[in-house]
Amino acid sequence: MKIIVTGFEPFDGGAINPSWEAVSALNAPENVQLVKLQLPVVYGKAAEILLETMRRELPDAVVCVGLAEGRAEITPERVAINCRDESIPDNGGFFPHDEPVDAAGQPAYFTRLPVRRITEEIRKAGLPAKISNSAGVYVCNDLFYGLLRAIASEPLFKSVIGGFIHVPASTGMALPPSVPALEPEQILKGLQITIETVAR
Ligand code: PCA
Repeated sequence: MKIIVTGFEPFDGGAINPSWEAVSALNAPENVQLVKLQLPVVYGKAAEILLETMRRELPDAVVCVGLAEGRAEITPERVAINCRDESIPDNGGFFPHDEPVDAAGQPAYFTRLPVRRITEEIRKAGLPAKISNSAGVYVCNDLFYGLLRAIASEPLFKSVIGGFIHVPASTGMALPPSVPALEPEQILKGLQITIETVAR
């Protein structure tokens, strides 16, 4: 089985992005080939690069990962919405408000990633996890929407399972103590469990 796993480059002045730090350190479970990809924090572009890679690699599953600073849990996302409206610009300087990801697209897509099972497995390992019902309105949701739209519309991807996981800030980011953070090893472990659950 082949799984594409993506993380993001830093954004909003951050020196690192814990999503990529963890994704780049993941180990492939037995009989699983991992294809790792770092994506830019740029509307449209992130999904474009992912879809090019999917057409080339023809994966069985795609797990995208991003940072949700302020969250205290690892949060598998249930739904991607057709909206761009964050309070900061993307890394290319694009700053949309109340815009759709796709003017002709449907309002939302639900993931087929087993978010309940993933959340339970992560919690069993003693790490904080919770299903999230909003991936936000920034580049993470944009990528998630682009992924699920492609799975729903491109025959080539019909059987692909795709999803998105937000991770909290990491202690490696040197943020004020009021911002919840996990150790980088905890984020890695949560994602390792995610990949193993998807592979099973
Ligand atoms: N988090 C942002 C974009 C990149 C990332 O890691 C988000 O939640 O949209």
